[in-house]
Amino acid sequence: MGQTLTEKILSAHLVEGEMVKGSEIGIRIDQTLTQDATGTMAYLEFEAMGVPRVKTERSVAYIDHNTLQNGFENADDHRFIGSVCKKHGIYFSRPGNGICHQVHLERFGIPGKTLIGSDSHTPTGGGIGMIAIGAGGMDVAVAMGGGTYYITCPKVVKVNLTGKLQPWVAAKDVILEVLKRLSVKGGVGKVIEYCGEGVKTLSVPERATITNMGAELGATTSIFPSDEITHEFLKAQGREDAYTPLCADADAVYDEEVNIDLSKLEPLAACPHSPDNVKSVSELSGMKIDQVCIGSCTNSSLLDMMKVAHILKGKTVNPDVSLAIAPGSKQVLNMLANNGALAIMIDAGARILESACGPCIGMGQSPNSKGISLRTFNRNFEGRSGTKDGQIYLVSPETAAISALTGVFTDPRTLGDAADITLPEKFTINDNMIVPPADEKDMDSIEVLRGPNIKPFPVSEPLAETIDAKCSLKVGDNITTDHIMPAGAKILPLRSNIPKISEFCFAVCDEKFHDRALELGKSIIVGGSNYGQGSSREHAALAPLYLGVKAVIVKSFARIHMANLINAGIVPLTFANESDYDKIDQMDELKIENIGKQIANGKVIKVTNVTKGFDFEVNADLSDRQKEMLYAGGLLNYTKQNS
Ligand code: MIC
Ligand code: SF4
Repeated sequence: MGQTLTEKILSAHLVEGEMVKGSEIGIRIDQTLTQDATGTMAYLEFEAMGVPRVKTERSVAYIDHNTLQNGFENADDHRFIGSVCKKHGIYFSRPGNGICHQVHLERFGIPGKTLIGSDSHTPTGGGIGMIAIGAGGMDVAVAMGGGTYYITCPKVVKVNLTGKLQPWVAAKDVILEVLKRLSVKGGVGKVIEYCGEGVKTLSVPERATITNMGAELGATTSIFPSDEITHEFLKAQGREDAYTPLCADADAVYDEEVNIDLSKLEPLAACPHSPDNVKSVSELSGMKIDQVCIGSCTNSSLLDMMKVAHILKGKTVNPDVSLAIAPGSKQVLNMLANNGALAIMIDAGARILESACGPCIGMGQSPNSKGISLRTFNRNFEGRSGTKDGQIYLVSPETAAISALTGVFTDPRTLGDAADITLPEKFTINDNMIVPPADEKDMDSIEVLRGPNIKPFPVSEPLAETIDAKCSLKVGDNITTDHIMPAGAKILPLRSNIPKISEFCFAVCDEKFHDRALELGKSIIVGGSNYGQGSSREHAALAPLYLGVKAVIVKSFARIHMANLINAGIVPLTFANESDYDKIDQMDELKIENIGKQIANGKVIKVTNVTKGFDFEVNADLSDRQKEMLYAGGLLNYTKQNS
């Protein structure tokens, strides 16, 4: 029987388990990436493991999230990461060099390799045929130390692309169509593999837009084949040697199949406040808008920017609209400066931002209150923009640019004929913002520079015999990591200071949560389905750990967050009967006796609601390794015990 591309790459990297769908497998990791907001923790964890040099083929640290330097905190974090990199064998991409996923695709990604990154949009690398997966910082630290990375052996969904996109319909519209059909939960436990004749009509940056936003499906990752188009892209990046052709076997068997005729797609928009709340732009057209932001790891490639410049050429941004543009990397910005496209944008009245995440993570450019903002980004969760009642619509760069000119939601197809934009045969290559590590022989002389913002991470204790604790918080469905541990310019600088950042934990849901949890000392959180969707930030587990959360009982979990809870030593449990969710109130006392034994004995665990006097069942869907981690009190304790 033939193999899917996913199966080929995973089985070539398999070090533990068997390729049985739904079971846990361990894979070897070739490359890692971190960004600064999750990186400080990841490197503290790496240091705690005591491994002198990274053991991966390539590890890169990017500074792209917290690039504002309003106080000493971010600058100290950057300096800390830079010095760790130099010492331990990691490449360091300086602030200003660009967004991790964009730069990694340009300069480091290699078809057929495995990559894990402490950022949920790491699947961008699937655009050049990598198995690229978002993970928690601790998992990345372990992989840097040469350790195995564990995932549930995924189902593989075939997305069969036929036809060709019509003029002004974009790759963004393809992934929005997939989100509309599959929803933000539709990809859980699955890899989305793109196949079919339509694949060859899409350039690498377009493919990367699609795999990037596959994160919003909750998918393990997404992947495209590596073909002649990949070859051309790598050649243009001066990295022809990295090319290998890769595709699924013709008789590969898939678990599900989705068919998309590219020629039938139209411009789409994800409406507030979820990436799967998709409508057609034509339905929304005419709605007045306040702001347009173009950029982010989803849509900031040279191709995207050239399309935007084409639309803006000789025009002026509507006086009621603020247009901000952040090219994704130094390479993109440099090329736009050299080919005149940057001048076109400036001339039209765009505000040019640094090549970084910026507004995507609430670092500036928050819209006005109730403001309608069209963004080419991948997430529009409530409050993420920094404006609680901001109304964020996720669109293609084409829709964004034309709407910035008209001041209303506008279908880009009104532009008429297609623009003739082709990628250059050679990109401008200058890696002088990527600092290579010091030679191994010199590493001892390098001092790791720690500022006062870097606090040690909370220590988790081995699993107690009985968890008897109150429910400190009850939340509903689709709670995102932006609810659990918000980002934004005020909070992001605290990413290396867990005691301080935990003051904001769940503050958007319930301002009193922090104080209540601390007062209770230990507690349990109860939630609905798809709990923890979104970011890979392990702060969404470390802050609850610091606040004494011992277990989280929900209807279902998002993959990375569940792994982060286990890594932190917090027990993730799911309701056996979802109706029991309704019978629990905040502040009920919940008791789980002999929890370790119950977990060891099987999946079903008995919980007593002491306050209301009834028992209910929950599932602990855990591999043996995950059980061991929980007994030890998290991944760090477990790794120390086993080394
Ligand atoms: C995001 O898009 O939410 C982030 C910020 O990039 C996160 C990582 C983080 O919280 O630091 C992610 O996607 O993993
Ligand atoms: Fe940065 Fe936004 Fe991409 Fe996250 S989604 S990596 S914040 S650009």
